[in-house]
Amino acid sequence: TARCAKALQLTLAVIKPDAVAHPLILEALHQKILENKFIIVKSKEIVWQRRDSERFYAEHKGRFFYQRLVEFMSSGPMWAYILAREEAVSHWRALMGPTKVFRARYVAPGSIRAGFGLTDTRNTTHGSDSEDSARREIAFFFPEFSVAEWMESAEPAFR
Ligand code: RTP
Ligand code: MG
Repeated sequence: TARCAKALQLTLAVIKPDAVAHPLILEALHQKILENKFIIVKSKEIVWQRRDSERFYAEHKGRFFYQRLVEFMSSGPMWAYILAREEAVSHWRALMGPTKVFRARYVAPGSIRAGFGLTDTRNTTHGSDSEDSARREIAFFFPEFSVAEWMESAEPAFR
């Protein structure tokens, strides 16, 4: 059977509290997702408790920005998305641009973080950094969702 040139992939994208706080930015990011041919498989608004934030960012425990990161990510509503398209992980990361806003403005002026990021922590969006992280993070945000089942049912549509 003929398939996508590149593999169909899922990624987990999050619009962080700084962006959700501004309705026009939230809307612009939502448009950006659709313009870039992502399929929104699932989405929901979510508010983290501090412990959710600590659990999600456990790998950064001890880093100088950990406290401010954990506090920020539990400071207000976020939007979480499961996004599908070819090479979803790298495409969404490319759209976001580098983590640090100053760097983003310098090397990726058209990126989301360059356009909307406030600081290196309040940087508008999150995106899984590999297919493995995507699987883990999708399970974190959408525990009832089965990647394997979705892939099986969705793939014919991409052939
Ligand atoms: P992410 O994990 O969110 O996709 O971002 P990333 O790989 O680009 O960045 P990472 O180094 O994993 O950092 C995770 C999140 O921590 C916040 N951060 N703040 N210097 C700072 O204040 C600082 N550095 C990182 C950001 O919110 C970043 O997305
Ligand atoms: Mg990271």
